[in-house]
Amino acid sequence: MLELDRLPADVQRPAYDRSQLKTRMVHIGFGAFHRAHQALATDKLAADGSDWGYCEVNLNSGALIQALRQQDLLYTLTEMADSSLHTRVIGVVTQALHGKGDGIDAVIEAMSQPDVAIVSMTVTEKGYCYMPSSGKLNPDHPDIVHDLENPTQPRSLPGLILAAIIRRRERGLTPFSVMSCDNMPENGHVTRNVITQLAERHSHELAEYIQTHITFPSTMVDRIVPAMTDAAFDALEARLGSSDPVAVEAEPFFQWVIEDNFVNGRPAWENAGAELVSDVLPFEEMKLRMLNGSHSFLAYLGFLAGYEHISDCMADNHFRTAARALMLQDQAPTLRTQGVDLEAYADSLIARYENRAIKHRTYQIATDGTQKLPQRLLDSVRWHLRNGTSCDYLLLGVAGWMRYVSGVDEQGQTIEIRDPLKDQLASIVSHSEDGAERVKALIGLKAVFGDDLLHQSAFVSRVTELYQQLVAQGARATVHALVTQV
Ligand code: NAI
Ligand code: CS2
Repeated sequence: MLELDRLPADVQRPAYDRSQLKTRMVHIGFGAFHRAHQALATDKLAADGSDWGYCEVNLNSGALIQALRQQDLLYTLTEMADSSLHTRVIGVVTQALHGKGDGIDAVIEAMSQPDVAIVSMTVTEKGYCYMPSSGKLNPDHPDIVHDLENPTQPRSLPGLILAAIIRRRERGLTPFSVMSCDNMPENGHVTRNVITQLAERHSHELAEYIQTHITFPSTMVDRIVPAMTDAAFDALEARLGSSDPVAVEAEPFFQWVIEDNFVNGRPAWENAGAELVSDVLPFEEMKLRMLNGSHSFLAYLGFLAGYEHISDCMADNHFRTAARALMLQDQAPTLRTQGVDLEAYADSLIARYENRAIKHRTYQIATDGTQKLPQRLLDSVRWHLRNGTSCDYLLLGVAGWMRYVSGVDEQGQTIEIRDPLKDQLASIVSHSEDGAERVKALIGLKAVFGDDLLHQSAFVSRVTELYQQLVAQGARATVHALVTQV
């Protein structure tokens, strides 16, 4: 448990009166990223007199919320560079709830307090219960089916937000803004879609109310925050002299671009390094394709090659060259970004990946591929297919995912696939012969590849070739061959 008075003197503590904070925001998804990003920005503002505080909510696991409560709602964030580290205590949490332990009604009630002006979330892409290929609500998602029958006892994020909107409206309270901080293109639009589509199933009038009264600002969020490991917790405890089960570690880099479209006020995040703009899409696309696209490429190919961390991939010249080429040759031409030096951006990403103090596992990034592939690789593939240009790095990323979800690594060991569609993936794998048949069967997964890509013969045949090369030669040789040939 974190004990403030035992911490070394160089650990920065909240330099403000925490009792002045009000619970003006409810955040769903108290994961590693939120703790190192939005909570940090809000903490910086509190030091300047802002009274915006957070009620933190986890819907699934209660352990972290329990631990946070036991240490007076405080936790540490350590920024890690190769040669320096800096720890601060974040004090901006005013309340913490767990959907299962405290009951979902307590969460809806917290969201229905008059002071609450913003509901934000980082629940991973799968938390939106949407079809990644279309951005629309998946009405067959088991949690959505449940929430339609039990609207006051929701299990899903869209169901929860809808329940709170209804309760506030019944009480005549001002509406809140709903801000997604997940890695999806137009994350505000996706959030608006899933909530209004769910509302539409209750009544058209409710959906209209949401369209008119609630805003869904989009955001581009960027900071590499790996999941903590036992070794990281041990090293931290040795340094702090006190354990902190809620601790998080992040790279020094921080970026947050926010669509300035709030219905009921917002913290002055621009004073904590955020950029408030009218259109986030060009920023989102650039980051999702260049950063996250290359991350997914490195995750699948790097994992297969036996590289545990992104920084290990960077120590292999061919992987580093391939990641940079994917960014600049295959992703950059697809972007609408204007006035950004994309070469300098690519170089800065490579430098961030080289940070060896950040132990970002390829296995972690490989999680939930079905939710990530469309926006990270496939949208750009479609751009190239339309333009008749080649994009072998993107296609190798797709083939790498297919080889990975086949479930056996290059040493013949089982890979534990983590993905909301893992049962479907396992069924495709077990019912298809390894090779062209499997590639075709995977492209038939409409939630990921849409209706179109199966009919693009150039796409199917090149992904098949690369997949077969991966099976025959392994990831290192295939990446090497591509880098030297293209
Ligand atoms: P994490 O695993 O630490 O936390 C995930 C959070 O999502 C947990 O609070 C969990 O309770 C919640 N969650 C998971 N599935 C859910 C569901 N079906 N419904 C409701 N809540 C659900 O992951 P982390 O690192 O916090 O990342 C979360 C998301 O934040 C990422 O998926 C990404 O979209 C975004 N992000 C993460 C970055 C990072 O480097 N970690 C950087 C930029 C964005
Ligand atoms: C990563 C991202 O886990 C993943 O899929 O690609 O979380 C990445 O670390 C962040 O988007 C960086 O901002």
